[in-house]
Amino acid sequence: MVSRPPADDPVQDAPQVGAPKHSAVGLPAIGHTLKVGREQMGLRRAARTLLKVNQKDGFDCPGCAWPEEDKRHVAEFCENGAKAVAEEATLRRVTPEFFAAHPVADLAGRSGYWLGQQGRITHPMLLEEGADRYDPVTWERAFAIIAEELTSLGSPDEAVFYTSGRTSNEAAFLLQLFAREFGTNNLPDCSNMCHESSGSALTETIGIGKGSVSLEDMHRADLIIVAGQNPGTNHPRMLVALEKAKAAGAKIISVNPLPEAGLERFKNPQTPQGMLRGAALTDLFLKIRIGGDQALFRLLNKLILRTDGAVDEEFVREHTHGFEEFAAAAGAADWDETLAATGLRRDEIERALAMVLASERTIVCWAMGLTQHKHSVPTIREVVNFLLLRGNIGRPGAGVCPVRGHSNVQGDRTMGIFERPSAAFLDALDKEFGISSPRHHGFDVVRSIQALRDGEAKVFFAMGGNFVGATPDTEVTEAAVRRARLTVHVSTKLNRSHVVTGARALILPTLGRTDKDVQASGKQFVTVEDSMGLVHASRGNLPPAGPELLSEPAIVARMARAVLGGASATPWEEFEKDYATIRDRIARVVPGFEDFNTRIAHPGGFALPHAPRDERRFPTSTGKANFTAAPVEYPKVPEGRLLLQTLRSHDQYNTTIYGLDDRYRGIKGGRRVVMIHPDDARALGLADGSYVDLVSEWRDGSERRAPGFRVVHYPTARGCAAAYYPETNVLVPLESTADVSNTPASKSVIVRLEQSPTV
Ligand SMILES: Nc1nc2c(c(=O)[nH]1)N[C@H]1C(S)=C(S)[C@@H](COP(=O)(O)OP(=O)(O)OC[C@H]3O[C@@H](n4cnc5c(=O)[nH]c(N)nc54)[C@H](O)[C@@H]3O)O[C@H]1N2
Ligand SMILES: Nc1nc2c(c(=O)[nH]1)N[C@H]1C(S)=C(S)[C@@H](COP(=O)(O)OP(=O)(O)OC[C@H]3O[C@@H](n4cnc5c(=O)[nH]c(N)nc54)[C@H](O)[C@@H]3O)O[C@H]1N2
Ligand SMILES: [Mo]
Repeated sequence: MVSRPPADDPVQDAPQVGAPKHSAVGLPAIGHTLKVGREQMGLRRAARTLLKVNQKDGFDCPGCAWPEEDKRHVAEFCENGAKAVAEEATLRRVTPEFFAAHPVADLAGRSGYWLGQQGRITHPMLLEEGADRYDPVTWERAFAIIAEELTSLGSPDEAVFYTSGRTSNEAAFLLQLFAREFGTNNLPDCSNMCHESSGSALTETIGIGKGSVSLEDMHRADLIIVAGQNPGTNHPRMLVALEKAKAAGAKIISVNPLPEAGLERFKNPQTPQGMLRGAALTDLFLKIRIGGDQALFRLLNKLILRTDGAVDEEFVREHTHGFEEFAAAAGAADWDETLAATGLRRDEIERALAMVLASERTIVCWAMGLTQHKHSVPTIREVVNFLLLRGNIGRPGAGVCPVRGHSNVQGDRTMGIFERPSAAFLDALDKEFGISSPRHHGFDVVRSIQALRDGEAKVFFAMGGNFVGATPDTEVTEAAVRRARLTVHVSTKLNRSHVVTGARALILPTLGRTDKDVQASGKQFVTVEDSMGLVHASRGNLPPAGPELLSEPAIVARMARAVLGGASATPWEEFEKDYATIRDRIARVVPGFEDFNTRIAHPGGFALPHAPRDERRFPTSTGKANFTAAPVEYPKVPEGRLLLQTLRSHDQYNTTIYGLDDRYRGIKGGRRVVMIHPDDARALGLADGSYVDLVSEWRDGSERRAPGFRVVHYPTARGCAAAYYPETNVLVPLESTADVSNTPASKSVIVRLEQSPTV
């Protein structure tokens, strides 16, 4: 299988490579923030909008899910948050005239970067079966088409309702209610590709699939381990918390196959000292081989067990289960195997151990570097074992910190966007609305693609996101989606999913975070939950991108009325008029949201309960925190092959490409690059600047190819390679997923590099 790079672009993909940076943020970041703001919004609109980001009376930054400090700065955002805002608040528009001028075949030849640059979508659009371009359609007709297709399905399970993580709590709650009233639990979401492994591992071991630390805990920790995460690009405001922790005496260990500038040194733009010198963040950098983390933590656990007085015996006795079996498994950990799995030296691991033992309060933070491997769930369970051993959970300055991606991905799950809902959740929903939700599990992302491919699913509806752009195995996935009867996308901006469609397709334009939302009862706000379980309000303040736009809750409410008709006793019209009525229902269905409307009025919002954090209570199957004892796994790479991770550049938000530079890694003007260690490159005979095709090899003998990548000699761990997603999604086999969580293993793809014939 071959994927060709789109040939249309006004901007050539011609990467230039300089030296990687050793510090993040500082003055250059401010310059970039102002530049993107001005280009997309004009100076006044940029200033007006950016000053409202993450303020208590403003909107939640659509950039990431990192929480805000209680004492807000005037400018409580980062360069990449500003880019996310500029991307949404842009003055550019995609109008019906645009669609008239660009047949779908034309759009299908454009890159994601080009599509995104065209601006905000202004009208509902319909691609009729057999038509070559989208035409404007009335909202009424659009909902009638959805109703027509959904009600003619053989079973409600032939429909799939996808959610990306920017959707508000209110919209998410309505969408899952609608899906279940309609009769399906097919509610896949971006989380399935993201932190599902964290949720699976944490629910089993501590009883709740969410992080257990607050910002306050970060500031109080003695040791923070940041594993598999690049906060300088993806969660820049986290650097402020790390800087504070350091100032209070904390040590930081970074575990990563790449040295990431943001973790080396942070130049805080909010303080004068920060701007000049910056703070060194990482005390110990463990340049681990991709997928070596479980082995690393397993050996550390053995060494802790072997050290007198290192285990918090009282905690283990009172609060945990499964210690004996775990201790036996950890006892078998072996130095040689660990060094092979991790690529680390013995003295590096010994230094890490000394720092671990010297710390009374330890936090482990992680993101996609731990979640997107075949053995991600056992890896994260091993991190939990590590924290449990020294009682590092449920007390100040310690705990688990999976750092979420999309700004409301955690809230969407809390609202019931989940293909495997608990019986308790469904019971509460059924009781509140007098419905009978289906009890059998629905499709997650990978299963949805398989169902579309096999003709088991026929209607695909997406609340945001870019399904075909973000999912693995691009060619398989695109062919699968094309088999659908109808695809519907509720979107702010154009992307690949609008041009790879079912027989019929709808684009439903919607308000974003920055847009003012006025309904029959007056101005509305929505709510979101951040990575640390804080719920707060978000209010847009810009005039909507066009008069035709509907809000996400309005779209779901109208779709529900069109599809369910008189059969539904749910007050969809009321919900659309006044979102407070949705929150009243959430308050009665979702634990932790009691008195929602009263408590959300408090500036800054409120914290959801978290039993392990608040009471050292572990609501697991055993009633205790569970130690686990999985066998150690790590990827075995055949001779002459490399292990490829697919990651983000500094100039993108998932599939939204802001620009072609990856400033901190020294790469400019192009995205088709593959970073490999100079020694590996030499062994493979690949000079820096040469061009290769990336060919992935899957265990069934199939191969997938992404052509034309510039080789960049880069100080990554030996045997490893890194290239950007989504260009490399074509290489990730649909069946290559994490055990238990079924998350695509997009951080461990076995590839061979072939000299490109083309360039
Ligand atoms: N500006 C911006 N912000 C974003 C996003 C964005 O695209 N742009 N995306 C948002 C979303 S949805 C998410 S989920 C987060 C993602 O945030 P991250 O998880 O930071 O994103 P990635 O670029 O996937 O980076 C993964 C990191 O893990 C490392 N890594 C890879 N494999 C391994 C491994 O086996 N072990 C270890 N220890 N490390 C490994 C990589 O070198 C890299 O530093 O960011 C969110 N914020
Ligand atoms: N190979 C590889 N694949 C990956 C990953 C990886 O690291 N490597 N990471 C995975 C991860 S962590 C994630 S989270 C997924 C991301 O998957 P998605 O969430 O599906 O993708 P995004 O690119 O974030 O979606 C961008 C689109 O969302 C729409 N949008 C933006 N704001 C709004 C809004 O307010 N409302 C609505 N309705 N629409 C809006 C716009 O139309 C925009 O084009 O990708 C996954 N895929
Ligand atoms: Mo994500």
